[in-house]
Amino acid sequence: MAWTPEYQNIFTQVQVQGPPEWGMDESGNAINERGQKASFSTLVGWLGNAQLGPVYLGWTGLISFLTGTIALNIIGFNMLAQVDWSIPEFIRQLFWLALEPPSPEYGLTFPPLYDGGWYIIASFFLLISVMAWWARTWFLAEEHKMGKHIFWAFGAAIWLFLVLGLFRPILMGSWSEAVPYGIFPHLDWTTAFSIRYGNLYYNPFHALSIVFLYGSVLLFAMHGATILAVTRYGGDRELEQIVDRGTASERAALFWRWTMGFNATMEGIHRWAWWFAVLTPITGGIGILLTGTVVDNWFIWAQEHYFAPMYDGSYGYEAYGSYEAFIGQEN
Ligand code: 07D
Repeated sequence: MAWTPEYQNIFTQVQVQGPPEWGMDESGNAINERGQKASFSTLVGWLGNAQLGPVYLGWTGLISFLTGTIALNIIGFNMLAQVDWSIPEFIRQLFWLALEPPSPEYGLTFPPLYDGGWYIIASFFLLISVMAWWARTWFLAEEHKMGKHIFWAFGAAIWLFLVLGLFRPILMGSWSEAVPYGIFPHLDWTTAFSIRYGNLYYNPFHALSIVFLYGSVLLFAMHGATILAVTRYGGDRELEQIVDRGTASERAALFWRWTMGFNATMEGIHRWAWWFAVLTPITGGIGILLTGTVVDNWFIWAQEHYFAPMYDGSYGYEAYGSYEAFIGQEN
């Protein structure tokens, strides 16, 4: 029996492999100005498209790659120096090693290299690298005549990154407030930060950020599952679903309307996903920026706002007889 190509999804085993796809210019002709080489990988094909390359680096890509490599090397060599340049010890202790920010006494001045100076230099290169990559998402979207949704979404993540490593340390007047580079050390920093400011669970923006983080997971699971469930009707071919009315996306929409009385549209579900994703770091960044600057102890703050219990187990106002008495507005 002759083999006929079928629709592909991540669970089918036939991979699309042909001559490399170069993309098209404005008149629909194949172009290969972005590179001459492309290869194919079955392994990569299991996860997505089997074609690897070409990668278009451009000047922003080049700057990002170079400065990122410099940052990574500064971090790596500082860690290596800490284990006396022993490669086996470096590998053994890698998860525990860190390049720490400067000690508090240096404030916002430049510290000696051995006490945070290298940290500042590495951070400078990391900043350039991340910003150049951000610019790259703008320029490549421009060249593809796309919207700038990816640029703004990455901007949301960069907002949290900058709050943690730049904006908040500046407001606090010390680079020592920044997050260390290292696997376990950055986790230690996270825990210590939470404890220092009275338990981050009581920071409403941390709570909101979790809502959007978990919400993103839920939405992604719902959307992914829905589309996979209708790939047998071509639902994964989103373009065709928009151009010719088929049964797949209508069926998917109907499923949700019958299940919960409401359905997103093929376009709208991606707006839901985008907003949930960007709101995770946006709300998170607000929460971190307020911590230590405006609010010194989130547990006490929550007690003052009646949603953390007082030490007698009450929620504050009971001990005063009434809520009005507690807030001092009783006549
Ligand atoms: C970090 C920013 C974007 C990153 C960029 C990176 C490179 C190159 C290379 C170094 C992810 C650019 C750079 C790619 C790197 C080199 C060489 C995005 C980031 C652009 N929390 N918590 C959050 C939960 C607790 C704490 C967010 C859950 C405890 C602190 C999120 C729980 C304590 C901070 C979240 C929980 C605590 C957070 C992160 C449960 C102590 C933050 C969102 C179930 C452990 C951050 C407001 C994100 C934040 C944050 C979830 C518990 C501390 C929602 C589910 C109580 C200090 N926590 N947390 O998308 O925004 O991050 O807080 O217990 O700073 Mg938390």
